[in-house]
Parts: sequence; structure tokens; C-alpha cells
Amino acid sequence: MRMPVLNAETIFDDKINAEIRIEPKDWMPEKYRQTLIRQISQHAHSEIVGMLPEGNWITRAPSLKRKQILLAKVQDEAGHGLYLYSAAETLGISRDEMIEQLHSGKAKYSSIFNYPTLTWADIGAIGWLVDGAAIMNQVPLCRASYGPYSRAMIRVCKEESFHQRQGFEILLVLCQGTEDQKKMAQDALNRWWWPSLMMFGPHDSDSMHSEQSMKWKIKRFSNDELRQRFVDMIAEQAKVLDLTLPDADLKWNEVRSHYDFGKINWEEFWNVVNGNGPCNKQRLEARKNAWNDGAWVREAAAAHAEKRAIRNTVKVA
Ligand code: FAQ
Repeated sequence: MRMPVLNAETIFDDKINAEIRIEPKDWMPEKYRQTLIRQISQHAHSEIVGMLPEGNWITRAPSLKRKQILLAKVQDEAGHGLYLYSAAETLGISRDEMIEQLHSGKAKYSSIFNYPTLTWADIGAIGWLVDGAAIMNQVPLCRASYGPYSRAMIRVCKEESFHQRQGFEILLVLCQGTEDQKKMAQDALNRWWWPSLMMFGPHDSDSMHSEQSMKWKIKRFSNDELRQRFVDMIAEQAKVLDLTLPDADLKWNEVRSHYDFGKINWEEFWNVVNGNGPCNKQRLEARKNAWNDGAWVREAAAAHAEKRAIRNTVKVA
């Protein structure tokens, strides 16, 4: 009996259906490759740009212990960027091309990092809310259909859950401190709450990529589903801190078994995404300066690698 000949696309579809990871050397539809490059590189840029608002507080952390923890956290974010750039490189794009896309504004990074960190409580709010939102979004990505991305996400999520706890603990200490410290924590929550909800992306009805990404099992849940889970989690955790989420419409809904919440300001979201948030220009400037100032390090590293390669070839010969 002759076996039916399977074409590359059928093999790809079968793997997706059977939850078998797609690996770099496997055939994949060009649009799948491009979608992954877009999402993974934007995710990597977010990690790197995300170091800036927190890095701003390393010199001003209130104690040596806090400084050490914050340094380690910011360094973790650099590591996340590194795994993600490496995962994207397996799809045939170079690091230089990705950086160029960030600098030219072609590639996005998360809207959340275009807001300023005004007080120490903001560092707590970022850990609790921003890392909290990141975990909610990224735990399902540990099962993304592309192998290098899903594997990178496992380590990232472990580190992010530590980050979230350190942010919550910063706020807990402030909330149990003086009246002014509690006020500072509430003020940070007031400013970071709505931008955190925007991290999950536009409403499902306006999300142009979700449907296809879910078919390809890159995304496992829609933007709105993940946002709802996040609201449900944070509304309960806020009670422990004795803080109030700045949303008059936030209310437990018995029928839905979820919290109802107020309207997101989508005009603000698109403004920030399109480059007009409070810190967009500053963030991109900082990244471009870092890239230019670091040129000599990249050149030296490349020259060193070349020298070693020549030395090794001579030894083998
Ligand atoms: N900001 O069709 P969709 C972190 C864009 S990492 C800016 O729904 P998709 C760690 C979207 O790109 C945070 N742009 O798109 C950390 C698309 O435009 P495009 C980053 C946004 O891809 C913590 C358009 O809108 N996490 O926080 C945003 O299916 C603390 C239409 O949207 C990830 O990247 C936004 N918020 O879903 C670091 C996770 N939302 O590309 C330091 C991986 C949407 O066509 C300190 N990414 N857009 O030009 C994802 O899960 C998805 O890409 C979504 C968006 C859910 C972000």
C-alpha cells in the first residue's frame, strides 16, 4: 500500500494540532514566522526599555538591601531581553535588524514603559502590577507553539513571579508604615492601574492579530480574557494592602463570577502606542544613546571572537 505524501503545510498543521512544538529548522508558513518575529522582538524590546523606569531608582532606593534587590531585578529584565532576542534570531532576523526596527519606531514595545516613575512606591507598583500583568500574559506563552519562545518563557515567568512578590512587599511595607507612606502607595496605584490594564492590548474586537495567533497556538487566550483574570487577581490582593483601585465601577459580579470594571481610555492607549505618551521620546533617546555609546564594546567583542576563532582554527590545523 502506498502512503499518502504529506506536504509541508499539512505536517505543520498536524504538529500544531497535536501540540508538538515547531522548531527553528522546521518548515513554517511565512506569516507564522513574521508574526513570531513581530511578537518576540517587541517582547524583547519591552524588557530592555522596561529597565529604564526602574533603573531610574537604583541610585535612590531607600536602603542597601532595596538597592541590591532592585539591581538584581533590573538585571533579570536584561536577561529576559537576551533570551528573547536569541529566540527571535532563530527565525532568521539579526539582532542589528531588530534594534534598527526599535530605533526607527517600526517595532513597538509595551505602552506601560512610557510612564514616569515619580516616587519609590512606583517601584512597588511596577513589581506588583506590571510584573503581575506580565506573568498573567506570559504563563500561557510557556505553551506557545514555537519551541524557542515557549522555553524562554519558562525561566522568564519564574523570575517574574519573584519580581511580583518583591513589588507587593514594597507596597505592603509602605501601607503598614506612616500615613504619608500609605498615601504614596495609593498615589502610585492610582497612576499605574489603568496603564497596567492597557498592557493586555486592545479589546478583542480591535485586536487584529489575536484570531490568527490563537489558531497557531502562539496566543492561548484573548487580550480581554487575560485582562479579566488580572483584574480578578489584583482586586483581591488590593484588599490585603488595604488600597483602593481607582475605578468606581469595580464590583464583584455574582452571575459572571468575575469583577466588573470601568471603561479603559483607549484614546490614551493608542496615543501612547503611537509615540505620544509622557516618556516615549525620552525612552527611545536613552536606548539610542546606549546603542551608540556601546558601539566600541560590540566592536571589541567581535574582534576578540574573531581572534579566538582564528587561534582555534590554527590549533586544529
Ligand atoms: N503596548 O492585535 P493585537 C514586561 C499593539 S514585558 C504597545 O492585540 P497581539 C516585563 C500590537 O503590537 C511586557 N503596543 O496584537 C517587565 C499590535 O501592533 P503591531 C510586554 C501594543 O500581538 C516587567 C496592535 O497593538 N509583553 O512587562 C500593546 O496579538 C517589569 C494590535 O494588537 C509582551 O510583549 C501594548 N500594550 O497582542 C519588564 C508579551 N498591545 O505589532 C520590565 C508578548 C497591543 O501590529 C519591568 N506579547 N499592541 O504593530 C503579547 O502577548 C502580545 O503581543 C500582546 C498584543 C498581548 C501584547
